[in-house]
Parts: sequence; structure tokens; C-alpha cells
Amino acid sequence: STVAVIGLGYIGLPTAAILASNGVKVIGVDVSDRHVDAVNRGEVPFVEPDLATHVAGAVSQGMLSAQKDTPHAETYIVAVPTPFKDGYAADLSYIDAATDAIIPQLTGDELIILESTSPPGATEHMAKRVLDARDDLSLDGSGGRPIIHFAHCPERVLPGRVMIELVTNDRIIGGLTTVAAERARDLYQVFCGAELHLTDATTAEMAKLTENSYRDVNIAFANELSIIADKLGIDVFELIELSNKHPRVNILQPGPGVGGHCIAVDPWFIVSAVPDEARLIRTAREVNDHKPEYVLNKVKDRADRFKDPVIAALGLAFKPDIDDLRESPALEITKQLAQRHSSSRVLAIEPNIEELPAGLAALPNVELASTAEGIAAADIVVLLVDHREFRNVDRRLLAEKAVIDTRGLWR
Ligand code: SAJ
Repeated sequence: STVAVIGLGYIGLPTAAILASNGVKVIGVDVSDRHVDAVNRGEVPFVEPDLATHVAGAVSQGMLSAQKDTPHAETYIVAVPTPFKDGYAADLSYIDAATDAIIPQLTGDELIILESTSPPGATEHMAKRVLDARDDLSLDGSGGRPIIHFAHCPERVLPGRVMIELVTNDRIIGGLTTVAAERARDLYQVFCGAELHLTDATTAEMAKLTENSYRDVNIAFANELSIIADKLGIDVFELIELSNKHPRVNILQPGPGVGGHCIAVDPWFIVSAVPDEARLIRTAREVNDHKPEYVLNKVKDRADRFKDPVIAALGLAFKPDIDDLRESPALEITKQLAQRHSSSRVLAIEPNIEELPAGLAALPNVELASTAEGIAAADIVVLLVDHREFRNVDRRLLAEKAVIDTRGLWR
């Protein structure tokens, strides 16, 4: 039997590759020629450790291929983006488009699994869209009509560790019916070595959003503490380290804000579904979103003591030791530094990229610099990302500088 994976991005392609490596025939579907062509050559269009080996192996053995049209398959896995739109509601248009392409292929007894992170009710929404278009099909066999099975199985893998965590993380599988959940479990069992927990679809949707909201709230707590500690003149990193010596306390680390396309987005899906109830979750988002402005004000306080200081911004990525700049507070802060201090030189230091992203390259006062040279030339050094390379910076280089260390890396 064949599995069609719709969306060959950060989640879909690893899932397609690991299924195919475990003997399942997989057809990957993507709207982008670049993704389709890369996969058919056995290549990976983005960076993720070990993924390239899996894709190359699966393609050369004929177990994985990619195309733009949605084929008929016994199982569909939908792994397309769910960005948010104005008002912070989830934008389901990619899910709807994937669903519309599946609808004409259905003959009965297919299983459709939604993997995309989704607001509560999205799996039911998908089922309704299918059944509204096809009154010859049903969820339960009523009227003797063939059944289509629906389940939600959110991904939980950490970028950079995807191929490991696909195998080792427990998974939550929410079916619109018990049979749907059981069929989805049989599929994930092929590659997942951890436990598979069955529930209903809405609980599975909420579990995913809850995990990321939990992390967001915990980081917001740390970010708020960092502002309180500044006010009180104490070191927040020591404060958290000492508080975490308590056996039931485990506070995360403050930073210049929360980036990536999951933790800074998913909590809004809960807020927009239940705006009056999700008060803490909304506030945490606001606290984390405010942190870049706080850092910018801190730099301004220092800069006011110089005439056109040279500012080095260390790190552009959204977290350490990756090249992913999407939704990165470090990138946004660097851009704002250049715009607000337009007669200053801003040295962007990001060891994981070769050239400046377009948004920064367009600014006349920004240059990409190496770590040692950038720091040496700077009056103000702002550490934004705790990359490995920055940990070992020679402290003598920092001695004469105004240093703002948002990650506590150089304590
Ligand atoms: N961050 C802090 N302080 C911390 C930890 C993180 O400021 O103590 C910041 C990071 O710098 C980064 C942001 O949070 O800007 C998010 O990074 P992350 O490493 O916490 O998470 P992601 O976005 O790479 O992946 C998360 C993971 N979710 C959880 O850990 C609950 C991952 O398991 C999910 O699969 C992923 O979101 C997703 O796709 O939803």
C-alpha cells in the first residue's frame, strides 16, 4: 500500500524518508518544483542532520519519489504550513488546498492524517470539507456508504534532531473515530520506537499547542525575571541557577525574545480559539514579544554615552548552532539597531551563514563580520545567540567594551 505525504518541508520530508527507509512505498507531494526536483535527485533542499542519507537511500531504492500532483494512496499524511493571519487566527488555507487535491482521489477506506500543527477543531473541519464535497462517502459507514478515516498526529520533533526524535519521541494520535486512531497507530509503529498514545482529535490538537505554550510561558517567566533582576541590580542567570536548585523548580533561560515558527505562533491558536479564557498564555506571548524592544532600549542607553559607536551584534539565528533565521528576534534586533543608529556601523556576526539576508544587506550601515574582528572593532557588543563559537571568545577582547549579554554566555 502507498502513503502520500503532502508537503515536503521540515516535517513532511523527514516523515516521508523515514517511512520509505522502513519499507513503506511513499509518494511525496509538493507545490514547489525546487523541492520536488531535489527529492527526485535524492537531495534535501534544506539543512537537517542525517536526513540527506535517508532521502538518498530511499530514492535510489525506488521507495520514495516526489511529484506535484496528488496521487491516489491508501494513506495521506498532510504536513503543510499553518501560519497565522491577522487577528492571530490560524490560516488553514494550505490544509484546505491539500484537502481539495485529495478529495477527487478518494474511493473509500482511505486514512487521512493531519500532521500540521492545527487549532482545535481542524481535523473535524478537514473531515467536514471532504464529506461536504463527497456525499457518497461517510465517517461511519452510515447508509452503506464507504468510510474515510481521519486522525491528527502532531509532530513534536526538535529542528536539528529530527531524524532521532522521529524514532525516540512518544506520539499522540487523535482519531475522529477509534478505528482511524488505530490505523494511524499501525502506520507510525513502522518507524517510531516510543509509545503511541491514542485519544480524540481535539485533545491531540490541543496537546501539541499545550506543549509549545508551556515552553513559551516558562520562557516568558524567565524573560520577566531578567527585567526584574535588571531593576534590582542582580544577575538573573545566577538567580535562576540558584532557584533551580530546588527539586521542584525548573525555570528556562531568558534571551532576546522567542523565535522560530512554532513556539512564537502556536500559543496564539489557543488564544484565538478561547480569547477570554487564555489570559496567561496571551500575556506570556506579549512578554516574550516585548523582549526585543527591551534589549534595543538597553543598547540605546549605552549608545547615548558614545558618539556614533560601532555596534557588534553577535548571532542572527533564532537559536544556537543553526543557520535558521526565520522569525528570529536576533535578526530583528540587528535590523532595528541599524535603522535606529543610522550613523553607526553595525557589524552582524553570524558564523553559520555566508552572506547577509536580504533585509540586512539592503541597509547601508550593516556588514557581515567574523567573530574576533567584529568584536575588536566594536564599542558596544550585544550577544544575541548562544552559539558555540561565541562561548570561547577571548575575554580580553571584551575588556574595554560595553557588553550586553542577553544569554548569560559570558558570565
Ligand atoms: N528559548 C529561550 N530560552 C530557553 C529555551 C528557548 O529563549 O530556555 C528560545 C530560543 O532561543 C528560540 C525559541 O525559544 O528562539 C524556540 O526554541 P526551542 O528550542 O525552544 O524550540 P523550537 O521552536 O526549535 O521547537 C519547538 C519544540 N517544542 C518544545 O520543546 C515543547 C519542538 O519539540 C517542537 O516539535 C517544535 O517547537 C514544533 O515544531 O512545534
